[in-house]
Amino acid sequence: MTKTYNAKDIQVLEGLDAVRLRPGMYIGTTGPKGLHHLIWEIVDNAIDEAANKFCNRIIVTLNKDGSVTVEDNGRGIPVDIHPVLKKSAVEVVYTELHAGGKFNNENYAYSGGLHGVGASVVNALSKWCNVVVQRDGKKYEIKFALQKVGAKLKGGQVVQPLKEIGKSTTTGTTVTFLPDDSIFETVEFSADTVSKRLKELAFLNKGVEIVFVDARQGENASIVKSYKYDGGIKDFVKYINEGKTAIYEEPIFFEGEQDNIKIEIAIQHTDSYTESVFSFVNNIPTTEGGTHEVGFKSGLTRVLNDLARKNGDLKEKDQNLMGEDFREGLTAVLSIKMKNIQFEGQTKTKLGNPEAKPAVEAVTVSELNKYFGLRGTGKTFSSIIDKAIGAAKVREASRKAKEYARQKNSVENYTLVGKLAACSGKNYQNNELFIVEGDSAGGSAKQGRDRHFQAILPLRGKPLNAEKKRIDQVLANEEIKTIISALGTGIGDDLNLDNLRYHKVIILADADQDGAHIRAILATFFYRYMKELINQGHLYIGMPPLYLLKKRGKQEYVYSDAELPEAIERIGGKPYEIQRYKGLGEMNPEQLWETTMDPANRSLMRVTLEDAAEAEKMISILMGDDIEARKKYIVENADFNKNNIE
Ligand code: TSJ
Repeated sequence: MTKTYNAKDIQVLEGLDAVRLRPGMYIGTTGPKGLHHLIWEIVDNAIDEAANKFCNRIIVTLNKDGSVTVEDNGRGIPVDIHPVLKKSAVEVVYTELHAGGKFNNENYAYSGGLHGVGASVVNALSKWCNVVVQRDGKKYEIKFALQKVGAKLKGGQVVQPLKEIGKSTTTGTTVTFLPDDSIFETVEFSADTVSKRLKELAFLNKGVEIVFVDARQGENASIVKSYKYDGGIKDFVKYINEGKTAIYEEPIFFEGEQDNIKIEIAIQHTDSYTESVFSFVNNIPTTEGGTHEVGFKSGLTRVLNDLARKNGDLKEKDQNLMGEDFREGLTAVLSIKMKNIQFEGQTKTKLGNPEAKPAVEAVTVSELNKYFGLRGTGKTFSSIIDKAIGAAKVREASRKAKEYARQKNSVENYTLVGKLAACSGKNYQNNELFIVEGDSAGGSAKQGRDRHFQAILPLRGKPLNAEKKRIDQVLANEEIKTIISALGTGIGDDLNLDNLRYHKVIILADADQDGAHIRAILATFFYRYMKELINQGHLYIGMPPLYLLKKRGKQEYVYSDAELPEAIERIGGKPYEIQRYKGLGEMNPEQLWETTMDPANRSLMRVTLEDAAEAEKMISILMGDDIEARKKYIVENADFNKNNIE
């Protein structure tokens, strides 16, 4: 079949003047974002060549004079003469603005990616732009610049027509351009922005080496970074999960194609509670998500529920798990490639194409079925299901707890259930609630307290000491329910600290491992359901003494091993009597008041959340199974927070 060219095959080609007149129409803004957009436009074209497997290295250099060089080792932009425009292809790419898209793909010989979309825009907005092409054993060069044409200053004018400047033994394209400082608010590139995006592109295009060179301090002081990931988005997921604890070794990777949409997905669950899904369309981040993400999520939920049922992890009577359950702790990278993308949303970063949803959903279902099918739903699968079942329990428990708290708040509940020994004072700012480990210590605390402002809630050792430390069991606990109703604030979204009846909530537990466990459980409860209570500084850890030193009628309480030698000195050195308290229960009411409860003598440690990430870490360690890590963390943080002792 012979192809014919005629006028209707060439779409309207607008002049570059339009670009300089309204740069915002082409690059969004003339601020820093628009400036960086110039680099992305050029790099995209090199990435295309790499995607077609004709190139495996791209070098981006920020030069000392403010210009940028982008170089690839691809085939080199064609230099032959375009049959209709009578110009070299490379000149067309740089001087013709392709209104609404690209060349007619069917008729143009180079349909494999020579759209050069954006190259002419970059040229129009540059002071000058040089292109070197190496192919067919030769090195060619063409130069463009801002130039006066008649009375008018025009961008992207050919100032040196394409010419051979030497021989070459390799192939590739090298473009250098200097952004026009009369167009942009700033022409200073950010090394951080550029290197981050190049790294992302390297993850998204497996095996392609992308080198970033910041030569702005001079050749000898250049910063060079090289990114190359043979695992592609699977490496991306590993990278995101560094510093988290994955619940299975290798990320799961799958890919497929449906309805001309190419789909690649990598996932890995960690023991965290947050969900991080990063999606891309044609290498562009879709931070607001869109139809492809929706398809992925529904596919994931469907296939995992089905497999769980087949596998017996879900019984007939069990309800399906929810999508959010399967996404607890999930890190996922989703990358699709498709034509005619439509963006929606506040920041135009949400994919709108409806056809992406069924395509991604179908590929997710069939590929994950294959993946787990082949492995006979092994360890990885059970880790995922266990995690999701845990998440579902928490979801259900927190729903119930919220309901309970709501009910409790609507009913008159100041006459409290259970074992709470309330205080008589009604000045909430002064009031203190001691949550005390063990019935016997609770008894001592009740007798020793100042009942005007101190309330005591003893925790029975057993239910919390059991190795059932998931939050759902905690919320089912009677004492926890009592805490919720005693504080009067509600929990979760309903939390209102205006109703707080005790402005100091003090956890009082033994200085041993069980005590640490109880502190951890309670801290976790407050963190998950009453975070503001911690943020506002209402949560404290009481510090009972570890030792009582006695010598000749003098006595001194010692609160940590570190303080012991000093205390011995103070009391007069050897010989001395020492009593080690194994628990709060060993102290009589007077001793407990004196050492731990009397505001004049006691030390309290305020619980703080230095930052959200640290808090997450604390919670995962405290809730985790690594007892040593937990102990270490508590000890370290007790020291760390010394400045919070009042
Ligand atoms: F477009 C551009 F100027 F922005 C640009 C294009 C910038 C950079 C840095 C690289 C490229 C580019 C284009 N690199 N590689 C290519 N390849 C082609 O244009 C090409 C080469 C050969 C053939 C062929 O069929 O022989 C087809 C194409 C599309």
